[in-house]
Amino acid sequence: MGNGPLVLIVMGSESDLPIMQEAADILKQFEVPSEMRISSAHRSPARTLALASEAANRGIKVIIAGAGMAAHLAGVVASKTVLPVIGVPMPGGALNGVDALYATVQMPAGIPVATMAIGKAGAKNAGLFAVQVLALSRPDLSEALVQYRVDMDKDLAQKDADLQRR
Ligand code: RP5
Repeated sequence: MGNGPLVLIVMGSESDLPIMQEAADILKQFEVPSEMRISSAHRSPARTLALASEAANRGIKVIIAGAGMAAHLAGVVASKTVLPVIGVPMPGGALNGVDALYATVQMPAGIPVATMAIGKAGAKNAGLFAVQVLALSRPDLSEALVQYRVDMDKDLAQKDADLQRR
């Protein structure tokens, strides 16, 4: 399998980085190697198409694409690969992410994009969803995902217990 990236995280602008970092952090937590790239469907279309079409041959298994405004990035990437593509709509702009949500989720039949929530929650879930896809053939990741939920439950129970003491 090698040590190359299994997940490609691509974003339309450097301004998307603070949000897309959430996806990278989750992948790091699960020890899944990933690569972050900045490439825009509109501003650097040739580079974006090359990134998408070369991904599978480079050993990438899942692509996460985050973009804002008229967010065509995830769809354009999905058009050039049969790898699963997870889209993350970025907030900001006059419509604060609703534009990006619609642009990312409303794919024509034939080229799917698995669209997450707008912003940080979506980026975090994109990372988790990528781990879930990889876990289909990696029992170690499956176990780690179950443990993640156990820990989440414990954390909430602790917060509830603290609240009851106050
Ligand atoms: C999109 O336009 C990017 O994904 C970003 O969310 C948005 C604004 O980009 P910048 O003007 O901040 O570079 O293409």
